[in-house]
Amino acid sequence: KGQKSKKVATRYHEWKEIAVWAYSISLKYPNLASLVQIGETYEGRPMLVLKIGNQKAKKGIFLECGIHAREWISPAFCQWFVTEALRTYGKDKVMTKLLDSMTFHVLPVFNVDGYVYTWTNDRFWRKNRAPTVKDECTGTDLNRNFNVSWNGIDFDKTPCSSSYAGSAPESEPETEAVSSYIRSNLSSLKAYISVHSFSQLLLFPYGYKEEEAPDHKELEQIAKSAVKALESLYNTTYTYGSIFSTIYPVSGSSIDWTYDLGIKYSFVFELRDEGNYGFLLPEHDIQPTCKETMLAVKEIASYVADQ
Ligand code: ING
Ligand code: ZN
Repeated sequence: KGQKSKKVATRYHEWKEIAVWAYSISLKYPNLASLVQIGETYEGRPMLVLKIGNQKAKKGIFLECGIHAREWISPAFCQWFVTEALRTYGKDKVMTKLLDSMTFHVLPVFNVDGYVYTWTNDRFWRKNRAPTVKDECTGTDLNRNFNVSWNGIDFDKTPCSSSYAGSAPESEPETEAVSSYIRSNLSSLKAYISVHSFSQLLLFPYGYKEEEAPDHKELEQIAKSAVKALESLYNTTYTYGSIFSTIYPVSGSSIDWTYDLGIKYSFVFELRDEGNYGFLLPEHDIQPTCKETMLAVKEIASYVADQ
């Protein structure tokens, strides 16, 4: 007991292991979990979503991990979330209520091709692996490729940039797959949580304009209590606020797109650390990072469940 969850969170897992793990979860928990293929990456790998909890619930939360290949703690958190949620169902009161009343749609690895590439070729790769108009430069930043103020913000727009927005909104198969899945589940989706690293931040829209979102005050309150819950475990310090005012202007990001589509509770986490190890967060930190983040996600989900 507890061995499995401990194992998931003690090291990083390559894509094949994550795919096998996702399939095994759906077999082990036939009533509380199911596996859906929402699309295919440029290189033909399946994009997998695990639906966790009440499979017929009217409310849903989408949890997005691994949009950026090198941020390995992000897929690790999605794996932890699934394992821990299922392990504590029926034991932990809050988690039991959450899984009874909602469906969590968990995408453990959004950018599968990029993730594989960070294991085989370049540990610091960020984008997907599709060709661009420029022969010598591969990849689009999937978190700039959504159909919201696409390419609206002026910085490095060349295909060689690590945040290249692509040739058009949803030009990339991975972005298109996620966008389509969101559109077809829109009536039930109440929250969208995107997980990145690093910097220890909890952010919300907008990223593409300075103007405060219509729900700014409410999102700020939720972020405040989520951060408080997170910090309560190990005193890890987090900053919260809008993307634009807290980090930098960003256009075409997933959470701005979901927010403008009507998914009010759209958040993004930047997990540990503050830059000491950065993307190379040691495996020793996986479990504490996941544990504290879980508290914040539960806080957000509980708020959404009560709406
Ligand atoms: N940071 C994010 C990036 O895409 C972000 C920040 C996330 C902006 C979500 C907007 C929306 O630049 C990292 N580290 O990737
Ligand atoms: Zn990122």
